[in-house]
Amino acid sequence: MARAAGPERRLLAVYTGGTIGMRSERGVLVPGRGLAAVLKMLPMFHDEEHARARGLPEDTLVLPPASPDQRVIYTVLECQPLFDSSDMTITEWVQIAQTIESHYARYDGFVVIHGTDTMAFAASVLSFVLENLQKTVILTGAQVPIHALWNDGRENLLGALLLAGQYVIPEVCLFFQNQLFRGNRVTKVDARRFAAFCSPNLPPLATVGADVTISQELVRRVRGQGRLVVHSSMEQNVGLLRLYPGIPASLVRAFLQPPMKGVVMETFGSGNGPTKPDLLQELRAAAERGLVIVNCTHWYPHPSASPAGPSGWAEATRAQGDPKLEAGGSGGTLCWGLGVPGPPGGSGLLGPGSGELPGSFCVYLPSPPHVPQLLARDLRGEMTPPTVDEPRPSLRGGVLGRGVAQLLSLRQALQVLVELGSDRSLEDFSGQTPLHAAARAGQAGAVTMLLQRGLDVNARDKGGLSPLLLAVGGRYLTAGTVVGVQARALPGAGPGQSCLRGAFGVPVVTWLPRAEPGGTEDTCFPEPHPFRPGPSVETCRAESLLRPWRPEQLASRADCEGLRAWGQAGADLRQPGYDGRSALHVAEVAGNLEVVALLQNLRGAAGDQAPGPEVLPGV
Ligand code: ASN
Repeated sequence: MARAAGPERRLLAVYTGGTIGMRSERGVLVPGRGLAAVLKMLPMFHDEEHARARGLPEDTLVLPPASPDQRVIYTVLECQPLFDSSDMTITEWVQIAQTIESHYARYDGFVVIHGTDTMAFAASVLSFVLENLQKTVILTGAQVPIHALWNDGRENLLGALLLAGQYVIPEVCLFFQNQLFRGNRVTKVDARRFAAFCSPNLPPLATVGADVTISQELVRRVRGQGRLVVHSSMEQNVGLLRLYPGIPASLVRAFLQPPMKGVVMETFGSGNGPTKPDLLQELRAAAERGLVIVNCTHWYPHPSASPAGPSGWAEATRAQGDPKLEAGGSGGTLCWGLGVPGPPGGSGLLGPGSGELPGSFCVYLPSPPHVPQLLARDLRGEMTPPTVDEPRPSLRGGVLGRGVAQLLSLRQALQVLVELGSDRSLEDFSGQTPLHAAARAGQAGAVTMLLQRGLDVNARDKGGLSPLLLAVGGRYLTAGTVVGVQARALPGAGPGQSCLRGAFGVPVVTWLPRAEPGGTEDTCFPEPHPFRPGPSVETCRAESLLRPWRPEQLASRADCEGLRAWGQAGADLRQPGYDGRSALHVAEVAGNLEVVALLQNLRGAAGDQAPGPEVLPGV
């Protein structure tokens, strides 16, 4: 973040509607046209003399000087039609993003004038739709029309224009009542007071009083020099289900029916819910159909609330026999990436803008494998970083950075850090080595370098993930191949003891049903055995998290890319999964000829007869 330099700063103000420009028609407020004309008559919004002296075109306004050496010049682009924000949808928000994209080169910053009722949703969605943002985008509006004698519109709009004009804050923000919030952390809390918004779990990025105070440590840094990407493909079949005491299972069933693809389920306390078997059965059935369910507390978030661990409900539902429940994380993020074909990035994300709520979340699996991965990553600052007692590896400093520096020459270390350092999300997983980071970013060059320096190819992070799994999970064919080759080359890689086998990072036996010979106490089954202790929470977590990457699971979802990544990494896809069925078997039963052909090809390429030491991970 920096104070913007230059004598003139140009802004585009996109006016979409909302109360700020509304007029009364027969006693009812309706969106009003001609906001620019109104602003032109208000000296605080337009310095006519300067505009004339500069020869600015008719549609261009200029603010009076805020500092002696800088002017903020802006153009108002009025949408047709104008909206009360209750009528806004993802389609309109994507159009706003595309407008920003098409004017991106010509303006230094953007202000979106929007109705307040859904402004938090808009800000959150825009924060995900706009990737590689390097300029300031601020949404604002008002509780009272700007034409009224006593209103908040003037202050809000002027503040937004000044901040967007004078500072580079490369984020989607929301400015209201002297506070600049991160767009995906904010929620509307009042319909009458001018302080209509709050950001429960993140302090404002900036506060405007007699001075402007920017919280520099909170503002996100520009990530690399990548060009702006607008993700326009968004999954619309996503819903919000608020549980309440006594909610009937039939109602939940109706809500979860296709075409629903993802549901944010607001639950009690730190993520609890009713343990009625019929209700749990509906959730389980929906999860089996591939619906992604994110558990998020509807407890009003308080800044000092301590993050919860696995919730009691998560435990309870697991104890009742739900093998799919995965509880974890210290924040229930409300974003999900169903529009995204695969990690990283992809074509769309949706965050409904209630801000991050404390409490555990759980993802019912199976879901598209990248979705839990995306939910666990901090993509746009929507998550609170772990607290001090949970140290994060950092590529720029700290243990991971030092590790990289010790292993490599200065030039190589710099190269790795340059390749990896721009991805803030790399800092979010604990227990990861530089090799994890490189594999996760798909940086084959860095992977090679780190392997040559002897980094453990089978190292696991705290969640049990290995570098190979991260490379393959991200569909990084080259990085996956490099790690896979190294894993197979290690001494001890044999049919019964493959290094690839370890890629899943959980004991082999966790894939065997308890009844099957070979099953042990580590076997991950949810039913509490009356005489034996159940599997540890960690084991269950690991199994649930990793299962979507298994080849037979990929085959059942016809995920050819994932299978290709495993194949290229050298895995033997003939190996059966936990239920004894191989990927090929699954594809044949499903009648998916494309997957069958792919698996046969991969098999052919690998040499069918070769007694490959590289059996599948965890099988
Ligand atoms: N109904 C208005 C809207 O959201 C409320 C407002 O802007 N204050 O468009």
